[in-house]
Amino acid sequence: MSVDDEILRGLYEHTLRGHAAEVRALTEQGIARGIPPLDLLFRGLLPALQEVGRRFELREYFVPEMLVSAKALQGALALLRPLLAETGATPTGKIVMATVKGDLHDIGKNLCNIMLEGAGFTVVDLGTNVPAEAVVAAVREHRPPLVGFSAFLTTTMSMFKVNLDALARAGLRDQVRVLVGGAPVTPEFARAIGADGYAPDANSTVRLARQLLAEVRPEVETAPEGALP
Ligand code: B1M
Repeated sequence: MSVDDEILRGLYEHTLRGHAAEVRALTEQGIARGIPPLDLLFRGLLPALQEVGRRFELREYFVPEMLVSAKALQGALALLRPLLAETGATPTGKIVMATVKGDLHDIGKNLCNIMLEGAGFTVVDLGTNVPAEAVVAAVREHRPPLVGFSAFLTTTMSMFKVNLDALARAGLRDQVRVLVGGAPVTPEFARAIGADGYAPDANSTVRLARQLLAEVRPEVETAPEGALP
């Protein structure tokens, strides 16, 4: 096995076990050796989280194990963030992003944010467990053309509609394009609740955001594809 493969393997194993210090050290080593950040992410770190989810379903892992693995991955993400976002893309539009109320999952949203920033978007991240009132307040304050909602639980997906209704009641719905995503979300669900778009992963979120931005602001010249693999 090559040194690079050992680093990727180590990232997988240590993320799976929630060893934050080792994950950080291996990420630093990988960066220093010139392993592409997207390889560290997609070939080392994220497959481990996938396996964590599988073990959780099998009741081999419980919430504490999920939590330490997620924390270990987030440490690596902090190191990778500047590299992933470094594309020199020209500024485009603003997007308000939130994980919906009742939902604490944010790694997927944060990845979307990093890719969006890399493509020149200004991201206003409201965090997790965000009530509809906070979304409405942020849209009033920042006047973004785009709003993005993430949900990772089948039980919290229904919050998309709550947010859309709140935007409509505040008279803001026709001023923004709304995109949604998250592991349990489907294009059919997105359409049914009246969202303007759905994306399955971070890369397609950038494509979708550009497309929706062009609809509301055709005068904005959207940036080239940037860091997308
Ligand atoms: Co939880 N969890 N979790 N969890 N967790 C899942 C989601 C689960 C699938 C695990 C399982 O059963 N296999 C399951 C949900 C089942 C369901 O509803 N169908 C689950 C459960 C049940 C729970 C709890 C209820 C457990 C409990 O307490 N009994 C609890 C809920 C807490 C809450 O939110 N109220 C819970 C808690 C947690 C932790 C806090 C411990 C931790 C989250 C830490 C954090 O995020 N800071 C956690 C974790 C880590 C997971 C798994 C293992 C990993 C999620 C993840 O980060 N994936 C997950 C299992 C799995 O995914 N296999 C699981 C990596 C991430 C990059 O992928 O999130 O899909 P993803 O994001 C993608 C796309 O979805 C898309 O782009 C992203 C990047 O490519 N995308 C968008 C995301 N947002 C988008 C927005 C867009 C467009 C695209 O437009 C705006």
